[in-house]
Amino acid sequence: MFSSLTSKERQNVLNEFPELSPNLIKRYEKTFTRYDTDNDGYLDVEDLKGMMMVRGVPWSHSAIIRLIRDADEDGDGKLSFREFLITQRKNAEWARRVLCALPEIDVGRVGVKGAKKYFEAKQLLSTAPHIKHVSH
Ligand SMILES: [Ca+2]
Ligand SMILES: [Ca+2]
Repeated sequence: MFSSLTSKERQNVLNEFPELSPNLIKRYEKTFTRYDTDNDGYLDVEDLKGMMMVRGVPWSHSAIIRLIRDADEDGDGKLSFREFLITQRKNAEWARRVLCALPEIDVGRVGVKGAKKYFEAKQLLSTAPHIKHVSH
């Protein structure tokens, strides 16, 4: 089970992703492990689908396939922890959507403009995954 990285692996990750703090990497590790439902050390399509569901942003099958392909350096069709970090780097926007659930909004505090932004972001989330399903 992918419970944690060895210190060497962690060092490699730190070297490769200098923009990520050790704490952030730990958080990503937690997220990764949590959604690796079959504990094989990889996030595959089903794992990621589950992740999106939990996050309240269900993605279409093909959108998830594209997401994986985008970072799948060894081409095995699933994301290792390292490849998972690559998705975070490649698509900070995606990372924000997936790793940080949209906070509940307090219109009184952020004002109408902020609220509008928030709902636009939500709108984007609800429309983005509408890509045709591909059967596998
Ligand atoms: Ca898995
Ligand atoms: Ca891979």
